[in-house]
Amino acid sequence: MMHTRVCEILGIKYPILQGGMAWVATAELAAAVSRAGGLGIIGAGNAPGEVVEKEIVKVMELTGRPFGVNVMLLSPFVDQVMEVIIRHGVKVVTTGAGNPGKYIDELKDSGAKVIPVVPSVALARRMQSMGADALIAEGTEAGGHVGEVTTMCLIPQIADAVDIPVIAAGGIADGRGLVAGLALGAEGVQMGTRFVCSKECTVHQSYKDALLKAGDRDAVISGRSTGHPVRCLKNKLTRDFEKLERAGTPAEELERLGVGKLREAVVEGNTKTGSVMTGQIAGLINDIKPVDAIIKGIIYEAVDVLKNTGKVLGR
Ligand code: TUI
Repeated sequence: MMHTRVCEILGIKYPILQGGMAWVATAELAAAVSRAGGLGIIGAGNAPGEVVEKEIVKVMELTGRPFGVNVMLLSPFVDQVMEVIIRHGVKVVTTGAGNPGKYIDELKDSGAKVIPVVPSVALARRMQSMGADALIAEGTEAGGHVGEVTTMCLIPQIADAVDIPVIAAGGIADGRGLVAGLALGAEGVQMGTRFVCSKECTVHQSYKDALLKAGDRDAVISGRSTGHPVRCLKNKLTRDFEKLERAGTPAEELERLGVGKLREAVVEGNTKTGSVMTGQIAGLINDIKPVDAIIKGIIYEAVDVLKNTGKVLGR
């Protein structure tokens, strides 16, 4: 039950990955997800190689289970982070916010499975042809830096376009979402926002509280005019950004105003003028639970949903 090619390739029990969120996806969270039978992923974000290295070492101390590192390709430290990943023999590398093509061969030679996040069919095809082992197809419902196509439309189109396994991301936080992802042709799911609202997640309590309070329309996109749209919780920061974008503020100035804002929210708990990155599914999440309970609950619910769907169909 629920055993897919994603479980095989990654050596995990359940086809559930934790998003490699910058500042949020620390060793503690990643280790908890891997211990619970999913794939925990450290988010390198904009951190230098030595900081990512410490997190890798910490996860290895906390669990012997497989884990991954997400490389954010807009980071000025990508080359350092890749070197650290290869030196430590990290087994799974996911990438975001760009095309990881030039790193794929070297990562694969080191024994890593390479799983790029893709927001389009074109990039999915390109990544398959360059040797990616699987793909994370992320819809615009996701938090942080996002593409334009919804999960509902993106997953089946990418699943039809490639032969390698597809992992659905964006808007998934429960067993229904897992079943939906599988129904659309994915062989696993990645969740970010659900794991932010976990006991083991080290973000400031105010960040978690803000997500628990969020409703269905509270996660909005800012920064479209910069070419790097980001989905965050609506607050003073997003309202100020909207005004500046409407006034035609140059992209470089907007980018400059955004620097350090995610850290302010995650570390200092500033949910008013910090960047509270979150997916649209925050509106569905009403509790903080241990990671193990989140994963087990999703699997139980998914099995139940499948049984009930069978009944509706008269089987
Ligand atoms: O990367 C993410 N989510 C992120 S990265 C991040 S840090 C950041 N902060 C401010 C501005 C920009 C980034 C916060 N959240 N998710 C994976 C993802 N990747 N979503 C979309 C993409 C993507 C977009 C374009 C992947 C590839 C791509 O390719 C363009 C190309 O070069 O072909």
